[in-house]
Amino acid sequence: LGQKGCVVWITGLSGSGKSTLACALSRELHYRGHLTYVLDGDNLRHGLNRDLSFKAEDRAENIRRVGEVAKLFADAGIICIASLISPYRRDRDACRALLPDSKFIEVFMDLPLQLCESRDPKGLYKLARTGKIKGFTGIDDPYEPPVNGEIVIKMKDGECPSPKAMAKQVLCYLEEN
Ligand code: GGZ
Repeated sequence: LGQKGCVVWITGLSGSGKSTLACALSRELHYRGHLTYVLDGDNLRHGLNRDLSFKAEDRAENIRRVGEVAKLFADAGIICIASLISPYRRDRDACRALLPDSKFIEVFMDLPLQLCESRDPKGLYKLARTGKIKGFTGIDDPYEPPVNGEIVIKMKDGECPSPKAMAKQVLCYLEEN
């Protein structure tokens, strides 16, 4: 009772901290007694979406499926946190359209490509720069930032906010709305 499902949709470049935020946010919500579920693009590509590539049509299908699953979780009263690059505005907006507007909270990881690239946890940027991966988001594939998203995560005083600080920013929004 009192639990209200919604979708927190985290979009941004590879290495921008989407999964880190998803994990930190999920933990903070648990502390507060909420049910959550994290849908992570990279993980889902090993199961539900293992038939999909990174070309635009397949990314669209990836986002569509995850949007539908996220809606099911929200309908069940769960706070569903989806973290996917989701580079195309149209695909994200189609997910938004599945829910009442107040139940879709878009979070944009607005961090410089340079920072994401310097992290390069899996060495994928390096492979993209040397042409060993083609169509890598931010290098030779597009990323369309949200125009009217609910939350923007940004650098502060030249530094990236900590996972906890990012989670708190989203929590404050959820509590106020
Ligand atoms: C972007 C790619 C690519 C290409 C592999 N472009 O940071 P990661 O490594 O661990 O997570 C990224 C993941 C992206 O999956 P998504 O389902 O979130 O993408 S999308 O929403 O665009 O469908 C990245 C890795 O896969 N990866 N090749 N070409 N990211």
